Amino acid sequence: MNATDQALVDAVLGPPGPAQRRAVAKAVTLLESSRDDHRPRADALLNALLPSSGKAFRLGVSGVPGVGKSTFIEALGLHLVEAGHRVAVLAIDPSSSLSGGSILGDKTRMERLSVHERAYIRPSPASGTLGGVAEKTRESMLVCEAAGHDIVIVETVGVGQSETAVAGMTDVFALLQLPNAGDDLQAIKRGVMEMADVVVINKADIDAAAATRAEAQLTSALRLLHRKPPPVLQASALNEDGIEAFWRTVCELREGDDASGALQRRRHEQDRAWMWGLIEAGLRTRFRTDARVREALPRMTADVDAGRVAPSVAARQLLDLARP
Ligand SMILES: Nc1nc2c(ncn2[C@@H]2O[C@H](COP(=O)(O)OP(=O)(O)OP(=O)(O)O)[C@@H](O)[C@H]2O)c(=O)[nH]1
Ligand SMILES: [Mg+2]
Repeated sequence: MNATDQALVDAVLGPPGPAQRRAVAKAVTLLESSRDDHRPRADALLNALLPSSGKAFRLGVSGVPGVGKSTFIEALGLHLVEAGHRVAVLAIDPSSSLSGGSILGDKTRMERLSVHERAYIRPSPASGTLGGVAEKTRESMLVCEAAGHDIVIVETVGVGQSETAVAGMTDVFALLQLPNAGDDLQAIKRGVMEMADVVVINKADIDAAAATRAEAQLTSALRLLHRKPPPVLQASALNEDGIEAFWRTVCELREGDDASGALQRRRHEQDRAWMWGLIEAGLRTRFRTDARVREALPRMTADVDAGRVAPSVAARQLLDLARP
């Protein structure tokens, strides 16, 4: 590792303060870089920070646009920093890969939390990465942990694959719902409900009766999907109601998982899935960019189209071509 990068590692691992904050931002920028010459440096950086990572509580927060995720995270984050914790918030915006830029920049301002010295907030780009929407977020999380943030919260909007990705990198995955959620259970994506470790009915202040109805309906719906149904809570992120109860609940969940070994198993599975996801994505890229494959592909495709070659035969022949 060169001296500049070593200094960067030292600053990330160093005492909290403006210098560390700058170093974290710089490290994350290096990890997010798509320049080929940056990758080996980023890899060395990541490995140097790895032994100091992994100690944080990793919390995922998802839910439909506008359900109040950012408001909720800000209220929770303020509660936690006031209790002495250091909180990092990483936000994934799957739409940034479509719009080409992060529109989240505006939305995740979290004005009160972002100015707190024990908080660090960063939107993650979701664009064009090998391993799916959240590849960079995983790496950024490790940097934040190495810098001593003991709580990392990942926000993602309930769109596309980002929920699966976030559930796959956190210890506890919280799903936010609106008070009318129970009226239209069909609309709630089953897969997401299956991933939830805790469900929060936010904006309970708007209609208390509806929130209580939703709580009952969601509780019975979850019983059908889960062997151990996740707790369902009510909150008002706006009024900062239900935030402490939420935190107590998720801490109990995580402590239980830690004691039973489930937390370690979950993290091992997540690490392996992360590794295999990147291997598969890397192999696909390598295959598609292989000169021999590119040369043969149009002819092979035409043969398959014309029914001259079976798709399975074409696949085998192309794979043979790409053999190193
Ligand atoms: N009444 C009420 N309004 C809330 C509550 N929580 C959030 N809001 C409002 O709902 C709107 C959306 O809140 P956000 O926190 O930006 O929602 P989000 O889920 O992060 O939205 P995206 O990032 O766009 O997906 C804002 O106007 C908030 O003030 C709540 O508990 N009660
Ligand atoms: Mg938001």
